[in-house]
Amino acid sequence: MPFLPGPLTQTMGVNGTLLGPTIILQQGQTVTMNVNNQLGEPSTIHWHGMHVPPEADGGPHTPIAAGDTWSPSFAVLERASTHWYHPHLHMHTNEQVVKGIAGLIIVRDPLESALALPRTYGVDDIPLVLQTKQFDANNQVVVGDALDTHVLVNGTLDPYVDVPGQVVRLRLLNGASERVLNLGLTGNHAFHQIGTDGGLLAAPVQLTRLRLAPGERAEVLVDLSALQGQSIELVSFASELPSAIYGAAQPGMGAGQTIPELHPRTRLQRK
Ligand SMILES: [Cu+2]
Repeated sequence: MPFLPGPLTQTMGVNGTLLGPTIILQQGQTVTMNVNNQLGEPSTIHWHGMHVPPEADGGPHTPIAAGDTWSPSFAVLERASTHWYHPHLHMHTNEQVVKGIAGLIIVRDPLESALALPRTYGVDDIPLVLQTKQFDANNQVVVGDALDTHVLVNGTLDPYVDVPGQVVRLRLLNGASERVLNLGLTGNHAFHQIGTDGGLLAAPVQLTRLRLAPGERAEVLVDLSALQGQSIELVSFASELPSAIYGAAQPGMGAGQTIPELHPRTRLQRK
């Protein structure tokens, strides 16, 4: 992948070179996933957040050998919600995720479908996979070093999305290995959280900040109807995080325990 000027970056992906397709499931259906491992090394795929039998969970105990296909079947038990999938191989989870293997899972159900919510995927229902990486001098992904230096949203370094002038729904995933994000909109524009890891909340909650830990998902609504021809940015206000949270400028005790401050920004620009 051409992330930075100079050498291409070696990546991993699902059905492509980076990340993977969003899987959209219906509550109550039985699904069979066919995971064909073409990485040339063992891997697994874990359905993070979903209630599935242990043998279908894709944890470290069910490695898929290079070249093999793993075909778990399971019933979709979740309410409408947002989950994700990623490798979970013993000692290699971070490596394979940070090199690019991850994707979203959206579960739909009749209750959610009956609500007046934006749900046109990619138009007013926008997936945002927030991740961080570090690149070495040869533009290759550094594995296992917490000093990440770049933020990628949906695998891009300068992310923006053209959105309609209405209420839009963002499905947020913190897919970073270690950083906690403290998300908000520029100008402290308020937004409403409607969903968490467990699905829809009983009622929307108005916020100006949303703290999202690694692996965590959230669904939010942003009203862009007043932003004719303008843009607004989704930013992580990391400097507001208290010390000792990884993602704050000072995540640990002592002067040596600092990490570079990163500000994931996604520009939402009105069409
Ligand atoms: Cu996970």
